[in-house]
Amino acid sequence: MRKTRLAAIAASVALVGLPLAAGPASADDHGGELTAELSQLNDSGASGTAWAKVDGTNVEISLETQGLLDGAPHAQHIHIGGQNVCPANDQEGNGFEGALQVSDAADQYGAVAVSLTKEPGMTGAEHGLDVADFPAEGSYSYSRTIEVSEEMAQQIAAGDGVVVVHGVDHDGSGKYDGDTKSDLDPELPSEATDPAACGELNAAQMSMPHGGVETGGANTAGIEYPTALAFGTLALGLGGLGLFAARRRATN
Ligand SMILES: [Cu+2]
Repeated sequence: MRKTRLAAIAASVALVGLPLAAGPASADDHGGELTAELSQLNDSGASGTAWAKVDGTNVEISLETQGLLDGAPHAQHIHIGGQNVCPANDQEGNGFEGALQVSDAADQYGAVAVSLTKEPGMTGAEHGLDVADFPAEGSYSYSRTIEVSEEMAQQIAAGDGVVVVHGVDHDGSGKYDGDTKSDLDPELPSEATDPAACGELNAAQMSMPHGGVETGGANTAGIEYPTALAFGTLALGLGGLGLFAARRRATN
């Protein structure tokens, strides 16, 4: 008798739990909020988290970073284009001893769309290397609301934005130096512009990724979703059993 009721409850939880845990499945339902987990490129040891909220043509973006070279400017941008993904963490390129330079992964994260400078720095793509306007600490918190074009706002809201933080001390000298020149600006050492960390801005809620899970690169969006789903189902399952136990106590 007891077994049968438990089985019935388990079945109903499975039926009810799945759609509930999946939540709002529409990509339009995330309220324009996105997050990105930044992981290292070029063995930089850097990591970070970004949050963005798209409201009309305003993009409010916050960024927290760790593990970057301290005392050196870190150009940081929202890139759009290519496959809208980050390169794999161990991807190599044409730089110093196989270091990945910015252009080596352009077909993955696209071009600079928004320059995440500090106030009152300019935020257009053409200001992507205004080095004096970027944070210059090893770990920092950054926050700014930036007006972008309507097209860019839509692309970012749709999950096409990739946050890239630049500046890697390959040789451990404590500053940007070395003979390899930047692929973006020959006046700069490549260390000043090589990508240090990258993260894909994806819808913050548990909505299904637009057009399915992206492939290629180090995308983790497809991994978080089933985990959250499993936890949601588990929580509902436990809740259902708790309710069952309470009912039993009440009737006994
Ligand atoms: Cu960039």
